[in-house]
Amino acid sequence: MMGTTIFSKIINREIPANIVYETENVLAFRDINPQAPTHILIIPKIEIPTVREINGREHGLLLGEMIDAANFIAKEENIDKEGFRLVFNCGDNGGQEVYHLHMHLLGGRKMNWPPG
Ligand code: DGP
Repeated sequence: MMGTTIFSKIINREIPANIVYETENVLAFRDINPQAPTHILIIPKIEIPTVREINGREHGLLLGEMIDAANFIAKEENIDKEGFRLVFNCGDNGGQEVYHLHMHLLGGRKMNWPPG
């Protein structure tokens, strides 16, 4: 089904979001519930529910664009030099809440390991 998650509504400008980056294929906006001083979600505009539906042959360029976005935004946010974390949550055990693929960009503080 198309347009099934809140992120589709953000892509279609049906609900507001603090958008920080956009290309033909990728959108990035601030997380509504930030877990770090910088917490941005980087999403593909096409609907892919989880990383389980990703394969390198079909989606390699798109994933590369998402990493490009992360590096660009990290510079803009001035967190590129000190470092940052990129996270894909997948499925129930992964802690995924929104079933539209998204990569979390977290920075501006020291991250803990292992994650909770
Ligand atoms: P995950 O647990 O990996 O599926 O992360 C989903 C994230 O999406 C979570 O950190 C909160 C964020 N989020 C959920 N709904 C909205 C929304 O309507 N707007 C924004 N900006 N973020 C949202």
